[in-house]
Amino acid sequence: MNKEKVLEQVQAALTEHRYTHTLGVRDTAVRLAQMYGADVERAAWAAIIHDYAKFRSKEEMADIIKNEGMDTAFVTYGGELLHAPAGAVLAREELGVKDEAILEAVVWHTTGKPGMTVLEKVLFLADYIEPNRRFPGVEDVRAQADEDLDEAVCTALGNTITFLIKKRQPVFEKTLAAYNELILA
Ligand code: DGI
Ligand code: FE
Ligand code: FE
Ligand code: FE
Repeated sequence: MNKEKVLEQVQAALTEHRYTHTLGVRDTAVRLAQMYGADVERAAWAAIIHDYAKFRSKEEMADIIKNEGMDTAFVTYGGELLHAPAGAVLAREELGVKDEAILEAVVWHTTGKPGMTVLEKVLFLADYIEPNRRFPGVEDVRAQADEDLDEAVCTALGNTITFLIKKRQPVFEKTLAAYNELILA
């Protein structure tokens, strides 16, 4: 796999804004991987491809999830979740990424899940705190990310749950389970 070539394919699939975000996630994921002992190369790869499917149609992404036998809950909980599992499948098929640890990190980057690997936590958190993100509470999570990976992931999950409830949107069950696992730890 050639990283520069895949980056070009990713850039062609995204808007300029989303590509800038992707580069921010890559740099943040590499830094977090170095801090917390995840595989740095895998972290960079996972970040580069994580939003590859962001602009595919919801119909195409839902079909992919069903045809691959993935958790159909991704389809039930609203369109924003589809690009994570569908992106992992499309990255394997179209970008040639075969590493299961990388692809799993992409699958769970939006929702999180209980029992995440360090690599999965690194991508989830990097997506939340990369430097182009500006929303209330992000500075607190950035500060926690320098101190304690699990605490930062827990806060990000909690913020996302609160945000969804305020908007009267459904909360993916594994997102709640991931929060509970970390808050009880
Ligand atoms: O793709 P990005 O914008 O970089 O970030 P992301 O993959 O974390 O997607 C964020 C979106 O996903 C945001 O609109 C909130 C939504 N989301 C995250 N967790 C859940 C969720 N939506 C539902 N319905 N349930 C969730 O648990
Ligand atoms: Fe995403
Ligand atoms: Fe996220
Ligand atoms: Fe993202």
